[in-house]
Amino acid sequence: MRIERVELHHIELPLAHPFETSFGREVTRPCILVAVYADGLTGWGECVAGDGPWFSCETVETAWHILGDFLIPAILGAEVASPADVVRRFRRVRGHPMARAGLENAVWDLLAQAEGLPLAAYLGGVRDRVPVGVSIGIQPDRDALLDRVARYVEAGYGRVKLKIKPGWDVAVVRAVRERWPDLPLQVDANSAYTLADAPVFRELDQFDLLLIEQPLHYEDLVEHARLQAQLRTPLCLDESIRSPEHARWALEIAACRVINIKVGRVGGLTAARAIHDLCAAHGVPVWCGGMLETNVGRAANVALATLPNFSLPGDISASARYYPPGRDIAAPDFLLNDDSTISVPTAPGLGVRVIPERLAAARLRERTFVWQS
Ligand code: OSB
Ligand code: MG
Repeated sequence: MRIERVELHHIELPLAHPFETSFGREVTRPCILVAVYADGLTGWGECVAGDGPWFSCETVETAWHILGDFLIPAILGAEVASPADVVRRFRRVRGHPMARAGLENAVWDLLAQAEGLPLAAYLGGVRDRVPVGVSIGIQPDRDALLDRVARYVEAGYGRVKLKIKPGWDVAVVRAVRERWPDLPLQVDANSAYTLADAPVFRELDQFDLLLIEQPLHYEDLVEHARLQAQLRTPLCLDESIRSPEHARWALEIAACRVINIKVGRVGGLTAARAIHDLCAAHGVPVWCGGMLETNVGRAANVALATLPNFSLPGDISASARYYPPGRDIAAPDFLLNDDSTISVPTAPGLGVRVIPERLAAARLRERTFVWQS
């Protein structure tokens, strides 16, 4: 099919609760939604770059530039029969994985719809529900954290991830572990520590954590390998894995024993699936990370997590955990099942519909690209 038209929608939504990590506190969440048109169908993708270069060096502004000036011109008017056609046309662009993922994933949705298949089936997924957990940000104090954990456990989340940073680590993990001795629990430092903090991680080693996510520098693999060698608990890399090559290098030097796959961070569903396959071949479990996506990005995450080696619960919570009722720009909402899973949509493509009025209400700017034959 020929790509006839592409739209960029820069939107911003209020978060249901502020989300605080070691790199900052977010009250609203921006993103760029990408719509791709061909043969009477529309595919949607979400670019997860944020307002500032905090989680990643990409921002909404850099992604707007790279999409509009390089990526969209590379596929506008092109014949596309498979995602590989898009990946090939993007190959000249170095870096900018979040920008690439927003557009590539929109084409995945389009092609899955053209095949009449749910995105999960088009990707090769094998599940009709995916196990999930919840990621809990840094709280004002320990009691607030315990209340928040209690609320999510009562809501049915069977796995909890706590954000940590220096001064908010061993004592808070101990407090949660004492109250919930059997709860599947993991922590995420978002690169807030150095190797000199190894004693902190040796203490965390006693709490039977599922994994410790991204403790050290966001680009480093070597020091993660040194830390992993001192610990019983698996290290899991997030920020350090920005392409299939990073995953290969990390496995080669045993920098981690688990990988968090975020489709935006690695540059799209093609790269995400390649990392999944590589990890499966090495016996390394993966799970699907989240970037506080709208239902568009969440639908892509749910589809990805149906691949067989996604053997740990994902950061794919119910829609209500992220945005106030009636605000998310796509429907239907994702709901939490009693067994701490989320059901995989069965309609063709992403299986969610963008609601034009909600999109318009959340939109800050828009740009349209039309193919002139
Ligand atoms: O490090 O996993 C992270 C959200 C924004 C930026 C980075 C991270 C996160 C999360 C939230 O942990 C996961 C979710 O979307 O539920
Ligand atoms: Mg993380």
